[in-house]
Amino acid sequence: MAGNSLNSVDPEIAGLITAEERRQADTVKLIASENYVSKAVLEATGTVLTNKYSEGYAGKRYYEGQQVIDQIETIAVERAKSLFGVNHANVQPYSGSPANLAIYLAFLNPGDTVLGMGLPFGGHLTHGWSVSATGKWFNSVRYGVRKETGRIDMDEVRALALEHRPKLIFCGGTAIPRTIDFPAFAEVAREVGAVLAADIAHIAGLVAGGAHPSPVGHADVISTTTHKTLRGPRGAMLMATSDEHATALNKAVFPGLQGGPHNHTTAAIAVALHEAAQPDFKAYAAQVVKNAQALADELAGRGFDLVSGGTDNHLILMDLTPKGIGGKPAAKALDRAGLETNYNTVPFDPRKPFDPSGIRIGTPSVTSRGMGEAEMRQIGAWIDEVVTAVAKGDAEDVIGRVHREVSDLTAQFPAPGLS
Ligand code: DSN
Repeated sequence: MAGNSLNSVDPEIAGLITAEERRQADTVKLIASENYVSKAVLEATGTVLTNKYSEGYAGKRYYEGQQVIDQIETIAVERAKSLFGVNHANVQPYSGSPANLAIYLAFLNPGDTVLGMGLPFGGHLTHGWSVSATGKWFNSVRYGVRKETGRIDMDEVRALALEHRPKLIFCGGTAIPRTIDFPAFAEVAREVGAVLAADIAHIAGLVAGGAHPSPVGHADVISTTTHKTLRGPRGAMLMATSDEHATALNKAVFPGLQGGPHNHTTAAIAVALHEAAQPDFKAYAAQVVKNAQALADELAGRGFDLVSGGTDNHLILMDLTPKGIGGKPAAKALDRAGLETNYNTVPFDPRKPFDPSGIRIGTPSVTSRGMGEAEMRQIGAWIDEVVTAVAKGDAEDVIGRVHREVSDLTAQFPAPGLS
């Protein structure tokens, strides 16, 4: 049994993995938080490193046999420090939510106040939203965007900070199409004596590639997942400049919240950080933004209502209300046409989160396939055709035709990592 391949041991799961691989190959993946990792990253995740427990940090573990793991984790940490220009990095958080929880544990006590962006405005559950532990166990106050501009209202952020004196302020989120003004957040945080946490999960690859300003030098702590624009495995990192912040974060991750790190993930993070340090990653990051802007321009020209009117980064958020359809039926129809998006709330959304007004679209995955602005314009045209047809209630023929055309396109742009 031990030497047998997945196919012979468990053909059911092997078959489903193959089906998912085919689905990913044949789909225009526009989920803003997803990507295609390289073969090298995939290889590192599927290794014997999964067999090893390593509670602690390199040089100070609670189990023997760390001769190799210590080297791997040290390399990952050094690569993170060098890529982002920080003094300290912790590569052990299991994913973005545990990483953010570690920030609370490091700097707050239950009941203390956190100021974060409200989830419906583009924040994240862990920035203090009510259904999250961070909203239940801490006193959370939320900022949003200006109704007229769809952009973060820094006057509101400052006024809320002065009124509520938060111990922690989060900037960053999951559906923010515009540049995060890290210096402005830092000024507010300094004024009220709060720790500023920049959650760059969505934009980490853009920051690493120079396509978005860096929070380094402004934020006290930085959290990120490693699998979005950064194009690594499912995982996360915490970074800091000062020794004091780094020590608090390290203690919060282990032993505060987690047991042994996932060493196979650590190795794959190291590989992804190596890839992100190569010159072609800069070109990738720049192209992600160019593609998002071309797609945004095409969609706006076709009458779509873009939150904030466009994008500075990898994502587009659209309110479909003027098109006479909700986000959910639109996303489901697009998926059937081979265009994978997610339905999403938009700022001031009158509808419920499970049936919201908008969809979110991102370009990290299609850019990893080598698609450029011409393909984005074609994708924009398909989105328009499908959404318009579904809103009219007569979409079957259009969905069928667009799906065939999507297959022709995806066949020309093989996705990294897939066989
Ligand atoms: N699930 C991630 C996203 O899609 O943005 C956030 O955690």
